[in-house]
Amino acid sequence: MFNLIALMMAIGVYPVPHEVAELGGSFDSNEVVVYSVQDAALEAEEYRLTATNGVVEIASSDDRGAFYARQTLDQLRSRSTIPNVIIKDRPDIALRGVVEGYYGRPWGTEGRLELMDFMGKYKLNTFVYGPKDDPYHHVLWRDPYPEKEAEDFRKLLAAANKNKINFYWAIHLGGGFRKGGEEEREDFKFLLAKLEQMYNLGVRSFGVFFDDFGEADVEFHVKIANFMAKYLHAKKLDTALLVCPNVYWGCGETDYVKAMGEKLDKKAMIIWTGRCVCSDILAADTAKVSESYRRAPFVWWNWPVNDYCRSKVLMGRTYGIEPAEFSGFVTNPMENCEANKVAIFGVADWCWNQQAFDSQKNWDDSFGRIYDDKEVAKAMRIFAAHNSDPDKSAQGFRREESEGKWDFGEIAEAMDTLKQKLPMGEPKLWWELEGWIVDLECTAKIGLKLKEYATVDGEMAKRHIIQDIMQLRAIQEESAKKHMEKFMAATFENDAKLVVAPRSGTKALKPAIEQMMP
Ligand code: 14T
Repeated sequence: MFNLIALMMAIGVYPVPHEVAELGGSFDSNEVVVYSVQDAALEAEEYRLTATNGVVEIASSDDRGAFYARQTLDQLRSRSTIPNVIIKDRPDIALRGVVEGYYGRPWGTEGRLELMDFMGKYKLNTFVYGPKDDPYHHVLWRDPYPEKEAEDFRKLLAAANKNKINFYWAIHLGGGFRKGGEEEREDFKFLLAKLEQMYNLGVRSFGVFFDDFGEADVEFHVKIANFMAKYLHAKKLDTALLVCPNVYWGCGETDYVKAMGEKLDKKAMIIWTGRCVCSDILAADTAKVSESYRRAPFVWWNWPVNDYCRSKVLMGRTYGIEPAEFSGFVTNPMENCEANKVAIFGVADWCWNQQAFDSQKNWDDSFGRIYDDKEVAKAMRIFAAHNSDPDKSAQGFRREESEGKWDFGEIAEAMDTLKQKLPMGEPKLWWELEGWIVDLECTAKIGLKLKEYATVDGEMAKRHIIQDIMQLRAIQEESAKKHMEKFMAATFENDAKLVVAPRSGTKALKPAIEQMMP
């Protein structure tokens, strides 16, 4: 088993393929003839790629399988030679991807398009559209999308189709659907009209959410969800409905959840975030909730979302999720669209091949895959090592940060590299991260100054160092102010109030520095 996994890794493809048989020898990756064949014996999304001496055969039973074989081939081609090899590959989890379900600055159509291209590359097939701050998803759910927004959906759906992604459009009806009598009948009419608008725009997968708002009225929630399920059956849509219950965390103990499991349409999938809102996904918990749900849960993993810990940006490794049976698995990311790629890369790999998943290696390798410039990749790895813990927050969810030894000089140098290279090379990432990069740079430089302080003699010399430190703190403050102004201007009024100063290295780096303070 160990050797087999080593071979799957050695081929250098992400997500790690399931079966790799090297045949010996290799060929020039610039001279390749590719042809495709249908093989009905292969399952949905499965592919077999046979590469021998310049000829590559792609076999699949469906479009997705063929598309994924192409992604694998593109990665093989990015190196100068391709080994003679047979790769047989398929995903572990049927529905895998991203849910846009955070509170905060919306990614916008451009950001969503960017992420969908990234998802296609790494074989993710599910995008759940449920931004808390799209009024037509929640507060104004009865209103149809105006033409400008409708046009954006056409673009999103085209990108989803191109990348073989199921685009789930979700409506949030928690607290906003009137119960009883004429008002209820009216609201069902509004719901039907909205579903029709989305269907006519090309949406073929739907979600209905009841999280965070309104009462836990399970009979009513099931009534609404089953109405939608009926609508979808009538449309002969094979993609089942996605339902977010009002109680979406825990291990299935509540009456609400048990009743939903019993009464909800059997084909509908039910969302679950783990034992808490933000939590590890443990096999034992999954087994328990599956019993109450009477089906495998659809995991909405609240990582790397940072809407509850906005001073932090979360770019650590993917860990704490245990193999089990899921109907789907999606990550709920941060409002920082570009910075999400590290976590999405981890989740993509985990969903595809749980057995072979190597959390540390995935994270180490992610930087080289996401950032073309090698120096940027190396510096981003250093940055991410000190930006991964949510810190103390209401959710109580903690992650590793600043593990092992660190070197203030190396950190400062890496941040300098990012300051030089990101503005031109990765402008969107720079826009998102500048505040955290400057904060980390100053923190590291203060660390260096404090080390110097411990070794110099004389009042004057010590006083100079203290002055330098004060100056670094001033730069930090100035930069935080700039970050806050920028983030506030880029979001809407209610959200702007929640913007806070960016802080890197809160778990170990900053406490260590406090300790060193004279
Ligand atoms: F729908 C759910 F699965 C879910 O997780 N809902 C929200 C989600 O939109 C948000 O991004 C996430 C992380 O903060 O947690 C849920 O939102 C909450 C959870 C709370 F416990 C909002 C306020 C809370 F107090």
